[in-house]
Amino acid sequence: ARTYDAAAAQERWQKFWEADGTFVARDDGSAERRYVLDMFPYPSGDLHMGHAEAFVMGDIAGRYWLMRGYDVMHPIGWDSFGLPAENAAIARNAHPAEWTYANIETQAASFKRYGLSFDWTRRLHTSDPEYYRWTQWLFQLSHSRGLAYRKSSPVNWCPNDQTVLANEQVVQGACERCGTAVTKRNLTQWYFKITDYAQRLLDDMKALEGNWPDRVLAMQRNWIGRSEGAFVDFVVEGRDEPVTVFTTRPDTLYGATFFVVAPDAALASEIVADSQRAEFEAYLEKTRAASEIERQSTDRPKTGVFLGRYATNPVNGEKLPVYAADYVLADYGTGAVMAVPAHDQRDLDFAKALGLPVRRVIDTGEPNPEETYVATSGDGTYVNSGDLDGLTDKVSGVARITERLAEAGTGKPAITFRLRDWLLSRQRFWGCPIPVIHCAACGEVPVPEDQLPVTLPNLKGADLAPKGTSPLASEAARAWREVACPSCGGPAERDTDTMDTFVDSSWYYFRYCSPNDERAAFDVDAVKRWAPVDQYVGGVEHAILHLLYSRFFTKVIHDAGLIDFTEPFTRLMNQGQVTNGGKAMSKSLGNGVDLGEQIDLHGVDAIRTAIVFAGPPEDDIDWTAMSPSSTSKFLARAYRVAADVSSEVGVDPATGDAGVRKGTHASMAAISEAVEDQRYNVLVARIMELVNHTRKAIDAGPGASDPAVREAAEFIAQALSLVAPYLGEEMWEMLGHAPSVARSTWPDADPALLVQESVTVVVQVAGKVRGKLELPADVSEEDATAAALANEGVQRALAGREVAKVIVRLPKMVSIVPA
Ligand code: ANZ
Ligand code: ZN
Repeated sequence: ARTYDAAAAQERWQKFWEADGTFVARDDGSAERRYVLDMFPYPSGDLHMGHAEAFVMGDIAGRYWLMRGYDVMHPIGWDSFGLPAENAAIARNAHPAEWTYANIETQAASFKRYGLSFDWTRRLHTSDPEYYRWTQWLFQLSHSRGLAYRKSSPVNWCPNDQTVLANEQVVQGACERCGTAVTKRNLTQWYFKITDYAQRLLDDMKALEGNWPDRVLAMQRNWIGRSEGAFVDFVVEGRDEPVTVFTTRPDTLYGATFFVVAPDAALASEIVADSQRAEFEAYLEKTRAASEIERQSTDRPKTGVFLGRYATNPVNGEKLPVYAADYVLADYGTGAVMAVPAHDQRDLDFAKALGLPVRRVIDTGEPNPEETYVATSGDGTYVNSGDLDGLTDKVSGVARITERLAEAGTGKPAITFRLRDWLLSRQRFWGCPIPVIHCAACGEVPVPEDQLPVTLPNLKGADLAPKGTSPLASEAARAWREVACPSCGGPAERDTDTMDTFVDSSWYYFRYCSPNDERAAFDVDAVKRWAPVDQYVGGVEHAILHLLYSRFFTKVIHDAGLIDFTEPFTRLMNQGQVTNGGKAMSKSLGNGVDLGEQIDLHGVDAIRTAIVFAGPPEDDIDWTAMSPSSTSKFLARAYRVAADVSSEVGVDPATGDAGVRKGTHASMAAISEAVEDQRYNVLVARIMELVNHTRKAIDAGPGASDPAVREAAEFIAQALSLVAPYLGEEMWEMLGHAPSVARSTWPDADPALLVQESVTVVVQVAGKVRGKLELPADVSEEDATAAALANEGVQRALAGREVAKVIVRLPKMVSIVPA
């Protein structure tokens, strides 16, 4: 008997698919289009098991839709700018492109081997000038719409990588990449004004509910962090303009006993009294060393310094001492707070530490915070609160105080967001140059579109070593940097920062629609045909930034009138991680498992099937607990079914064994449903069942020559090709079909064959048979009773009498006893 040779099949079908263009999107209007997208990889070394899991999920969706008759676009590319390439280049005294493109070739070969249904004609790399020219275009578009701007501000600085980090790249006070403690620096940086879109980013999530994982939506909502409250103005000594605070509890205003500003907000340095300046400066120094996480930690002892000034409470004229304390953050709200220790635990901890007064203004019935030092935040009766006294709930309290503040012109309702503008400047080489020229006479001059791309100069090795400024600002890049101003022709300099690589990856799904377009970032009509993405697949680690930035740019491009949708990804799946003994595989732990080695050992089909079968796509799987060799045994059984059937002639399945047919069509229905619902582990389980049934049908009758058995074997080949594409192709061909199974037509289950088994239930009234019911074999007692009572013969026999009792003996009888 023939046996399955995985290695030979892999080679053969890879060549076939490539030559045949099996997975090239037709884009000819012949069928409805579907866009399946995997988050594109970063070219760090070869593929590992994490890639194996991530990419197989989208592949199943893409292959299924293709067999369902859709015109499928399933592209691949590389997110190929970034720091690791630069570090490798420094270490090898080479150009980052060498490492980058060598890794890309390695990964591309591995992707092909892994049997992914990519449309390779659409391949792109974000580090190609042909691509980043349009990243620069997108920057210009944003700039022209007032959405890219520069400002000087304290930024996160990694002393090891010598670069600025976005807030998102700081994890627990440390650099996300290297773990070094992050410090603060003042620099003039470029920002995208994503905060302009905060409310829309929130609102548009409604359309994603049910189609995106709930936790991703929750994480985005949290990150955007909308807070409703009020702005309240306080007059502060040493300053003409009043100082505004943001509070979510304006109704506690009468309980304010002091006032706090962030030490690192400009306001603090501005108002501090001379007598307190030295003490303040020392404290500011300490604040700069603390991370944002530390500053927000609730169990860290509260510290602060008196600024020698007083703020006036607008509702009662009380003088509140002003402190600088690091638990107040410079870049949230207004950087200043009215402190209400009785009802805010942070303020209460501070009051306790510095011996400041506490005044309760809401009596919640709980022990008094003035004595317990436990703040109360619930509803209760307002006390010591002017004309709020006696009110008993927050809604009324807030309404009343907001009215008073509005009358006096000292406050108004306000909404703030936690979301910050997106800091996009990086002081690194291997990224997309910012297409701006700085001219002493004209200021910031965007590089005209016909002069794009601004390509990187040819720096390598030691030129790239971190020196605290961008390599593009170094002596080696002088010739590149010094240019004539596009506006006045005078001497000018290029911007020397490059863009955060998240910019590159926040619009690539547009580029795939017309990847070779030389006239535009994307062809508007091609995007109209393909986008938005029907199914996006990627790791939950991108739940916030990448998805938020992509959603932002989609809205910017929409607002520029170029597209008619506002959300890029209609449906999102987060696949789980592959772990090594429960521990995430990672470079730093050195516990990664190489995909290529596993393929050599077990073959592609076995790896893919084992991963998919291990659990729901969202769940993590422990590779050490898996057994690809038992999966191989199952695949061999499936292969033998096809081999046995293949020697027999095929005839109309309708002439085959009825029982076998019913089983196959039940499988078809269940398998289609599992695929549509993305329960891919169930898909594999159902195929296993069908293989077992078909084996029995061959061995114990009706035998391999029965047309119904052939029908089963053919469907096994098709369904299996979603997860085990090489085996699917071999089986399909063995069964006498022209290649390829990937382009075969997925069968619909015949409804006539799906009818459930039924039973005949006799209905008696007062001991006499009055009717017969055909009911599903698994009917419930309730349903059988209802059907019996509704029966015409039964109704006639009852003749309006009440029913005293119903005795149900399924599957045979329902007996009705009239009153
Ligand atoms: C007075 C007050 C009384 C407050 C009370 C709360 C409870 P969320 O909900 O997260 O938006 N706050 C405002 N700006 C701040 C900053 N830059 N750094 C630290 N804390 C700041 O938080 C809003 C509340 O956090 C505001 O409402 C303010 O304290 C504080 F019983 O004002 B509240
Ligand atoms: Zn100029």
